[in-house]
Amino acid sequence: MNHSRSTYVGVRVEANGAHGVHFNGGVHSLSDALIRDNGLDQLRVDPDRATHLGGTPEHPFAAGTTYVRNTVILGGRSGVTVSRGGQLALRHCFIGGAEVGALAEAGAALHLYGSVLADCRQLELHCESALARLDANAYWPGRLRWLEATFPPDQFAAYQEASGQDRVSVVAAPVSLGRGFRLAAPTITWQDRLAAPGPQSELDLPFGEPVWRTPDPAAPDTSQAGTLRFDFESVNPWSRIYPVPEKAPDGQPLAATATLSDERAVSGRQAVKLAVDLPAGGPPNWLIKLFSMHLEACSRPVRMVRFQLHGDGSGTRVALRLRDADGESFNGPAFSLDWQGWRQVTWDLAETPPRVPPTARGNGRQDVPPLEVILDITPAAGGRFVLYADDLELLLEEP
Ligand SMILES: [Ca+2]
Ligand SMILES: [Ca+2]
Repeated sequence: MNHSRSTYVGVRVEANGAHGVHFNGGVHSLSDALIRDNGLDQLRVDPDRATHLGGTPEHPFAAGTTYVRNTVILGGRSGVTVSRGGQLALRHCFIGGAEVGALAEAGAALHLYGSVLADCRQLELHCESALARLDANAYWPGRLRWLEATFPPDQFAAYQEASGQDRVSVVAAPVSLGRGFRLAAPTITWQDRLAAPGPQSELDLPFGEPVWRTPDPAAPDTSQAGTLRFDFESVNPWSRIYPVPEKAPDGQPLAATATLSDERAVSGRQAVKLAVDLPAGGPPNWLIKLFSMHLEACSRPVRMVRFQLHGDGSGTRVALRLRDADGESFNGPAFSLDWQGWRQVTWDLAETPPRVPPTARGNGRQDVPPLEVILDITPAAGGRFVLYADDLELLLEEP
């Protein structure tokens, strides 16, 4: 289609003998779509100056500017291809099972963010264009070609350095959160957000089984789809500290950190270590609010929270709380750190319904994503308080 403008929402494009979706010039938007098992490229963008319509190379429509969002693309020769002079932006897509996941020819503009490129047959990314911009993606197993160089999965850091792209992206296997190619893992972090790349809303389309994927005995267990797990090995979801009062009696900020530590762990080698120096001279007890990141992957309300907590036997009071996208609090059980060593803390919201203090914007429902998980801790002043936590799990309600 030359110089056309088009918008597609919720379409399914499959089993064509040639390309699946092919744009020549124009301006196009495609979202919440499924494109799979077409013979050649699943999505292809070529520039076209439409000379027969009087078009010029400078015309804004010549580049075939295409925006693709929340779309699943499976199989074929390439997942997406953009040729010289073309412009393609993808966000929150899942591309898998093609020969090459994403192909940008020299002089093409490919913008790829928050997406997953997985289980392709040759390369997840083949980028011949220095104009490409990529970040917040997940690759698996992560065979990437940038300009003249090919990087196997164990050279991802070298790829990042050579390309200057994908600074917060990761090489990790996708773990399904259930339907619609929404993922529970891997997660990437930026600002205060912890998010899983890939589609951000479940597609209401008849997918059938993902036929392109061969079983991998080393693949992560997805039998508990609907669970978000954080093992505190590579990312720290529990990292934000808000003390009350905000400052020590001398007017200085409180010395407080919540960082990954290898001093103790339940799983793997690391756990989060909260360490706070609590000067005397203020209140007898401080309130230390330990907030998780904004958990974007928490796409449905939480029905159970579990984590491992290392008690110090101090009797310090700890209360568990969730906070939804509206800023509404869901108060859970409170307990005292009257034990020493690791212990699992479990909050089943069906057994122990949250107490929900009324707020101006609150509606009594968990509006997600994102969700925050909070520990409200009240240690005594005049010393150093240290706490470890590991293996945070959030079980989500059924779709
Ligand atoms: Ca751990
Ligand atoms: Ca709410």
